[in-house]
Amino acid sequence: MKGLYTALMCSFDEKGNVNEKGLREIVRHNIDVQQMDGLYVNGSTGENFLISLAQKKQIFDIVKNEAGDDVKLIAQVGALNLDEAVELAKYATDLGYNAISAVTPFYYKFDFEEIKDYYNTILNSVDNDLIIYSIPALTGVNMNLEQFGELFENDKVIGVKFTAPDFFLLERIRHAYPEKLIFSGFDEMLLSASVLNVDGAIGSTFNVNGQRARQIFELAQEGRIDEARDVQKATNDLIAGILDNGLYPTIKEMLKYKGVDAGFCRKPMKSLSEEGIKRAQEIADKHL
Ligand code: NAY
Repeated sequence: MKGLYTALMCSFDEKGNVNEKGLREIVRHNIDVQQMDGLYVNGSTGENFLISLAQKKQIFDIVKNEAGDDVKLIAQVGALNLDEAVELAKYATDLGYNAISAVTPFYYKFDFEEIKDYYNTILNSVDNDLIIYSIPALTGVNMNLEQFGELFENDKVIGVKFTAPDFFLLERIRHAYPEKLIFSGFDEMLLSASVLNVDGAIGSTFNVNGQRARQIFELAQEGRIDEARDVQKATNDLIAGILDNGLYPTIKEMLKYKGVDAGFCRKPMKSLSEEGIKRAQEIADKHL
């Protein structure tokens, strides 16, 4: 399961329905052009927390049908409604997803026992491996080394998608759990994470910048840090522009600019103005 995974975007039409043709094009683009090792489906980048249960299943279906066995597939199934998370975990496992992942439960301030119970409930329902999705900036859930360790005691918990700028904690996890998989989640910090020997990365910007991400990751593994730093610099010029213009709508406009029918974002996320679209194209021209 090691390697580079796109946090897959989903194409929606203006009414918020899944645009199947567009989603298939995004999948193909990530496999054939960005040359990803795998796809992380229905994560934050997939606007997962804005869509219905039926749409989540529809997206799992379409992606598996389009990707087949070409790349590894991870299904993000985490949800505040635990019954829904279990249903999705079973659904994706039956479809043949290689692993599931679940965001830490958020909004209510769950204590660690509750978080542990959430993961065990999902895991007890399926015969599949799980990757913890930790993203404290969006969930407000900060777990420490000991808590990660407790979750890792279950052999079916094979790793963590670590989307945080805490390199002290990242190094401690790496050192304490060499057998678990760590995926870096912040693309602008990929080099720093790669130097700490993460096993891979999962990123939204890989939808358009996957090839540079691979260069950073592989150069770091080879110890060619000066070269990796140059590629991270070019990457961060791109990412700074994307973040400034609106993360997901800008990546979608860049995909459209490259001929991929990436569609619109789901409300309440807004789509770009004419000026924003022009800006997205300028950033693509300059930095891709
Ligand atoms: C997800 O589930 O889609 C991810 O968390 C992928 C990781 C991304 N995080 C978010 C919140 O989008 O790729 C990152 C991020 O977009 C990028 O580093 C820019 O900050």
